[in-house]
Amino acid sequence: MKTAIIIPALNEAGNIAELVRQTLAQPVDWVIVVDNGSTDDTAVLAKAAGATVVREARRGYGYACAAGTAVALNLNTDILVYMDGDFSSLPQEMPRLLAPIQADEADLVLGSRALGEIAAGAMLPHQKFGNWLSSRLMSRLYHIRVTDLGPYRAIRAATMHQLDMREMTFGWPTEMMVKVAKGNGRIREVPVSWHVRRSGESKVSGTLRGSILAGYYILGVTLKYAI
Ligand SMILES: Nc1nc2c(ncn2[C@@H]2O[C@H](COP(=O)(O)OP(=O)(O)OP(=O)(O)O)[C@@H](O)[C@H]2O)c(=O)[nH]1
Ligand SMILES: [Mg+2]
Repeated sequence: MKTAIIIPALNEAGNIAELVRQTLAQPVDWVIVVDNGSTDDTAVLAKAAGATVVREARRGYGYACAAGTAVALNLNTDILVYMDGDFSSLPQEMPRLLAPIQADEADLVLGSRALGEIAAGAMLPHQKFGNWLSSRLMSRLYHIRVTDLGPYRAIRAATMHQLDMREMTFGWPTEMMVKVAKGNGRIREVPVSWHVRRSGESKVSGTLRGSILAGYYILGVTLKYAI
């Protein structure tokens, strides 16, 4: 099955080249880096490392993922994998995400950090609690069993085609999960590890504004589609 990796990246110049190289060493067909208006050399370094670079000027994690998704679907990929651009997830763990889709056992495979290993300092207490709480809520409301809302995940292209994604900022990952659940898609979790970003600055969980907004959107989107 053809596989495209989508890496949303905002000022990840210190991480992106090595991340792209390690990703290209995996069984993948395309590595798409979405440069979300970086003011550093993220785009140049990603391209030099072998990635297809897409530019999305509108700021927002969802906008970046949506832009990469459109390109990947156009390429007629069978599987889309999302991975952050800061090395918090490891490219070599990608086969774990791909296997259930390749075996036709799942439509959406979520990398769970709660089932895997979280490196010291890689997740702040409020983030662990927030993930636990929202996973419980989502499991209850959508009759699924999830333990985390992590960004490292794989989805079947045919499933992605049906989702009509609307959340273009912090709500994107949650929207994907609840819409697949509502469409009776098969959701599987696999353990993944989680690491401290290698270099550069946090835009979400390490900042007060990012944490509040992320929490607000995760809960808001979880409730919105439950009705
Ligand atoms: N927040 C945010 N992230 C973006 C955007 N566009 C791309 N990204 C990327 O989305 C990923 C997640 O953002 P991070 O800043 O790592 O957020 P985080 O993982 O909560 O924070 P750290 O734990 O410090 O890494 C990174 O690869 C960013 O470069 C954007 O508009 N906003
Ligand atoms: Mg990060």
